[in-house]
Amino acid sequence: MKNSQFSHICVIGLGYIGLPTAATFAAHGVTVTGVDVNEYAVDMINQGKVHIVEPDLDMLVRDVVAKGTLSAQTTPVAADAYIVAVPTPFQGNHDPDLKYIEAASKALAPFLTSGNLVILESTSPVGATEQMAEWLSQARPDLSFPQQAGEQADIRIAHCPERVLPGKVLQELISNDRIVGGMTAKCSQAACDLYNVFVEGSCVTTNARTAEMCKLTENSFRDVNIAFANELSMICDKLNIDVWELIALANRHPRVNILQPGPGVGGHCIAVDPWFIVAKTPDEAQLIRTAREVNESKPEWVIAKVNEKVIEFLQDHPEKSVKDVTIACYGLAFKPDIDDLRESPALNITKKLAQQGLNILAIEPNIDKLPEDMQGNIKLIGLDENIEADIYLILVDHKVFKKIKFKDLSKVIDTKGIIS
Ligand code: SAJ
Repeated sequence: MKNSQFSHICVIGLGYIGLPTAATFAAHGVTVTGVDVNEYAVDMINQGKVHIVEPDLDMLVRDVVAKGTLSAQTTPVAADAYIVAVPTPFQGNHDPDLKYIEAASKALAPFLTSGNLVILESTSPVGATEQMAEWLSQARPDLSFPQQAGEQADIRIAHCPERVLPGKVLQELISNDRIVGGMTAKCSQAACDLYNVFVEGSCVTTNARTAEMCKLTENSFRDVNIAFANELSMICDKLNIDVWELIALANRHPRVNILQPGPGVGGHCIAVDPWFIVAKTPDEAQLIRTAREVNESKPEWVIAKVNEKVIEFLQDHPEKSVKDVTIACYGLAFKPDIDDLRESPALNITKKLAQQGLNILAIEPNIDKLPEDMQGNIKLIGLDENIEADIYLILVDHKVFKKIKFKDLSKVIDTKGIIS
């Protein structure tokens, strides 16, 4: 361990970010108490197992639990530092919902002692770190916080957003630069000292509000750029131009780098975070909102394309009805070569087609059973099986799909450009 200032930390929220973070600290010699309200997750972790899928995380958790540096429980404990990594969903109107940060603040506040550091890692709207400091201060009037006492405060508070890519979390946790937004300079320094236990990238300091906005900006940048690609794909379809060829050609310009269109934007970050900016500054965030709307509309556009082909098929086969039409859907995950089905446009498109009464063959080599709510007219089949369908719909560009040779391209709808 590089630093001895933090011998025991408490990580609140053991999800896709909290658990890898907790395990990585534990692997670097820090004693870590992981906290989650989900008892199943806590039990699994204490058995050295994981409740989420991320490459190599299972081995890491098994090792650190066996070594005794990571343990999990449902309530916080006294520690040198606290990392809050809980979800920040949005409400029906796209306003951010900070209830999990509030609950975590109230749960950890009783254990705080002078000298402690509290870090908010959850992706948050601008102002959330100050709000967390306020909740902590209300719960502990006997301690001073940066909003009242500045550098003299008993408790240090910082926002250090996670920026790791699902599928590469354990590498990126260590190699990525960290944006460290302390409520004061001392808060930033304390947070850098903590992350320097394992971070090999730079810890770059700023204030909490800029750090919050930085994270939202990164994901909005990507969302806007994917929206550009998705809009191009719809324009090109109308103009009978191959969008994949077009993008490859345009990207030969030294200052053009267009991203790839797809069936929509999935995952729980890029499709959510831009709304946090829109919610705070609705009049100014025009482009960011429009990009979100373009990306949100893409799955419906794909479904409409499938339905056009279904109608054509039924016109050619008047003896058949909708339930006789078989669609082979290639990919359910939210992006290539992972098994993560959360907020997946591919999954949602497949479910909606099934709800229309179509017969679905789902091909997703990264899972071995369908989620509970996907039974009925959806059958999970292997790539090695004889796949006979009336329409072939490519939804994810998994590596293994790129080798498939489709016999009749007029039956294929390729949302990821793998056959062109
Ligand atoms: N996508 C496209 N076209 C592209 C690139 C992506 O349609 O050219 C789609 C993907 O298929 C997927 C979605 O966008 O459905 C998001 O995938 P992603 O790989 O762009 O990003 P995430 O959601 O896995 O992770 C992002 C990352 N942010 C950025 O790259 C700016 C990651 O670094 C963040 O830590 C993560 O969000 C997060 O937790 O916020």
